[in-house]
Amino acid sequence: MPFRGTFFIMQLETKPSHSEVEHIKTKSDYLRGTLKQSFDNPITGALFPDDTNLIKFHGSYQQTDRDLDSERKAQKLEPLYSFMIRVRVPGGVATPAQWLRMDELAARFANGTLKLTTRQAFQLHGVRKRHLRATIQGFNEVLLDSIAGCGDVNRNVMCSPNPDESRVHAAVQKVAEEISAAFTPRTTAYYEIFLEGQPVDETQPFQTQKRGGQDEEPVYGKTYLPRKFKIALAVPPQNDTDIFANDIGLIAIEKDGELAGFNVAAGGGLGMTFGMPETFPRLADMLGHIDKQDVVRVCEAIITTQRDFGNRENRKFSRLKYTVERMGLAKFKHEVEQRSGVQFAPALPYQFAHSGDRYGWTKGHDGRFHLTLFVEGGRVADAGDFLLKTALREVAKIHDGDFRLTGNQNLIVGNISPEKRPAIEAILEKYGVLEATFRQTALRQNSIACVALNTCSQAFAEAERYLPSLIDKIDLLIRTHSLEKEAINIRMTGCPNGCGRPYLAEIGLVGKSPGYYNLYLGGAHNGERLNKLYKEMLNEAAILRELEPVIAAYARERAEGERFGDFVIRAGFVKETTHGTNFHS
Ligand code: SRM
Ligand code: SF4
Repeated sequence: MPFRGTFFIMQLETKPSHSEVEHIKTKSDYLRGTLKQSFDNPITGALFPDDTNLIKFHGSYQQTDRDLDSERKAQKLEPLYSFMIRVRVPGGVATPAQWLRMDELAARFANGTLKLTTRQAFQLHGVRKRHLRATIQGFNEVLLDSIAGCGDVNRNVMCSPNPDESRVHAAVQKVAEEISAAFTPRTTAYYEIFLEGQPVDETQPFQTQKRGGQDEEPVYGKTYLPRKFKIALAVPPQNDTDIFANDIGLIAIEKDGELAGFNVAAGGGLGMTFGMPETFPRLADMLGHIDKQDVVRVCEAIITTQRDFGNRENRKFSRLKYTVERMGLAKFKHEVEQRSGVQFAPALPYQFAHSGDRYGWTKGHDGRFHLTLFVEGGRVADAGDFLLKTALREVAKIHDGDFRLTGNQNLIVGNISPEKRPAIEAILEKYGVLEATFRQTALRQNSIACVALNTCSQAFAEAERYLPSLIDKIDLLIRTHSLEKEAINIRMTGCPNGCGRPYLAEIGLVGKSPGYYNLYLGGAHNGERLNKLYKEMLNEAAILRELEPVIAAYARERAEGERFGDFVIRAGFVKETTHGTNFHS
């Protein structure tokens, strides 16, 4: 029986020194707060202040349209409040019916678009308070939910999104689903607040739990975790889930074509704050190898260690990465072994080749096909004469396989039967979707942009709305130097929180103020090394001016097969970052 740590939960009453969010969680009655009253209040489009924290645990953020904030202020109107909702999809696998429902809800209640996130989830933006319940009820009818999309709990579990390419992939996807179910909050609050009488799906693996009329959270306790928590699984040689950026990264190890176990890494996370060098991105440390049957137990031990030792006073230092730094790796590992009853064996050999997606067609071991499509910035929309959303809707209507969201904001039309392949190909050709994937430079195909403006409250600068046009210009440099086929990964975010994993990019751009970015170089192509600050506060002209000589040198001087991220270190443009603690040095 895994260690639940009841003793520690009892110790975890909030203290006066705890952060405001801890107090809100404690008095929330398992994430209820006054959310019902907030929704029933017609006077404002916003929630009561404490509820803006609690709604995150149910997968939603209250936002404003930042493009309109100052205009509305001048008109003495309240900001245009709306909600982002994040729908959990473990391993990114959705059915055609689920895709069609997301498509419909985006049009009916949101801004008409779908965002495929860097953690293989769906996001809707622009949902008004009065439509939030109907939207969530719409998910529920197709067995989707937004529970634990955000908040201080385990988030959407990521998994290399080609499960049917080999038996190992399929087995690893199953483990991802088990982990997701094991660490989904058990409170019935979500059902009470949003589903109001809609039937709870009894087949869900994560039954909510009430004993004697009382909610119970056997793993989390009533104050949940000190901060967000993330788990990702990868199947080498693909590191397409960027496992080292996660609180727990699990590397599948196979033996004779079957899944044997996992190398477990812990303590990854990318967020930092400008001007606070004591905050830093950090890659997960390797703890060792475990058998596959021990994986949930070990994850639980890591989660409860973070629950009991994580910093609840200052949220800037609450992530597991700082807990590991504070405890020291040896003590942390010992604690996890004690709690789980599992001893780590030395990590087994593995090799990651890259962290990107493999575009185009692949054929699975069972004869079905998978098609990976490029979705710029993860935004599924009908924009101008490029009708991506319509095309995918038409595919979903005839598709008998599934849709797989990738951790690079792209999409795999998965498990296409040989009979359906011609019709699906014809639709995608008709709408120019195949061409849009294949005509791009490999640089653009390996780009990620976080949401940033106009919805993200944290954004200092544009990302998703701007990166495509910046790449148009960088592409000119790329073409001049005949590097069109070089898969250099480039990632942009509107602030240093790291949602597009920019510190793992070969070229990372992080927004500092409107129109200005810090430029980072030297991340590893396979996600195993952080990059380093190269130049600060660059506008577009300066970004292009700084990149030109680096790109030219790479074209001229690179060794056979040498990756851009490795080259910039060898050529002396930046120093190698060997650990999060020397990221800033
Ligand atoms: Fe993120 C906060 C969007 C992946 C690190 N993230 C936010 C918020 C909710 C802004 C906020 O706090 O008000 C953003 C909502 C914007 C919007 O309008 O939609 C936001 N994060 C995203 C997404 C949608 C980016 C995207 O364009 O795909 C990704 C959703 C993932 C999902 O489906 O769950 C997203 N965020 C990430 C990642 C990448 C990853 O997990 O692989 C990271 C870096 C890894 C990590 O967690 O360290 C990340 N997001 C953050 C942080 C910094 C956390 C930290 O430890 O400092 C914040 C701010 C915070 O938590 O205080 C944040
Ligand atoms: Fe918002 Fe910053 Fe995350 Fe981009 S990186 S979505 S700007 S929090």
